[in-house]
Amino acid sequence: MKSLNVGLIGYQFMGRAHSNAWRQVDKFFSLPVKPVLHTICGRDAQRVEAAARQLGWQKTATRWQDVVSDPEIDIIDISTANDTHAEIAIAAAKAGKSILCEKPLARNVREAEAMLAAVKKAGVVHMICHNYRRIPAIAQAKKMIAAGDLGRIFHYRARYLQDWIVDPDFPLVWRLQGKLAGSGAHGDINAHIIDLGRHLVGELVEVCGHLETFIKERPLPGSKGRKGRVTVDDAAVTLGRFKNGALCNLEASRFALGRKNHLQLEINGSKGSLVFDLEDMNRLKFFDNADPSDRQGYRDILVTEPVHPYAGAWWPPGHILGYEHTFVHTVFDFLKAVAKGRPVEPSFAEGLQNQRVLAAIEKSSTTRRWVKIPR
Ligand code: SOE
Repeated sequence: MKSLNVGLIGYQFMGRAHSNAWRQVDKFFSLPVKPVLHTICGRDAQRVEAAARQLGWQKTATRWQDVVSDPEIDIIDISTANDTHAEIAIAAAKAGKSILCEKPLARNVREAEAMLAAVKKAGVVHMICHNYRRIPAIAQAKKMIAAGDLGRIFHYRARYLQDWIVDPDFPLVWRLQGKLAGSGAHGDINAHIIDLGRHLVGELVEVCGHLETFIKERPLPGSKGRKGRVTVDDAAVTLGRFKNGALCNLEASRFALGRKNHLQLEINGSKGSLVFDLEDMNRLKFFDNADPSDRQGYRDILVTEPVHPYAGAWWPPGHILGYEHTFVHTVFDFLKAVAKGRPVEPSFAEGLQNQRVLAAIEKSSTTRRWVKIPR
């Protein structure tokens, strides 16, 4: 069986989640190729060596350029801070590598456009890691909507709430620096619920939004009391309209005290509704208006049956899955595409459109008016 050598750039949160996915995928899914955890890359030699040993990588590097130019490497997995996504992806495309890139694709539309142009010119397989699309319950929701179970969609309302930076003494890490992250909660977690809206309901055509920074300056990491200005949003609220006429209502915040990783969405249609909650990610609530009126109510579907997307590869019904499985499902579909040289969704084109929605919301927030989204 052909092996595909993976070069992972980044070894912290996403690097660990992706390492687990590369290691597990062919243990649970049947693949025409075998992924090899070839090289993991990080700037700190000692820490990346420790990560390689812990996460199961054969080699280490401290310069991403050395991994991208390594002829032994077939796939580049970009799991770094947002400011390096574009340069790494463009170089990897030129080197003929297939690319998996964490979300958001870039810091802005200009970078995202350059990334898409590079992968198209190189003819390589490219995918943005919007892993929540491959939660079995979300994939099941997609099937049900496509089958017409909800009928005409009227509403998509979603919120993604965390609370890890409510403490004003939380330091000014890279996610809070505009130069490194591009934006704050907006590009980090609003990007997820925007992608799910586009995936489940359709294209967004117009938005009106507001971005807010509650705490304007924070202690600089490692400094004795020196502070730096926060140059990203802490929260984003958005109204929008889909091409098919459905209405969109989004809220993304890192200041929702008590909410740790709380993504909840509800879709209302003419025939039914769906509700999903990431903190209860194996369940999908479905209201079917066709049910007899004396027994109507939200059904609570446990999405762990072999008939459900991805679920059958793991355990018997009722043995639930977690956050990490969504990355395994993502690299499974990515590897199948790479093996066949075929496109896979969400591609960088999807990532660019997500970036356009993010930019339109930012523009609306500064201009205080509705903004149309370019296609
Ligand atoms: C933010 O804290 C974050 O790590 C996001 O960046 C991830 O995409 C999300 O899956 C979990 O929360």
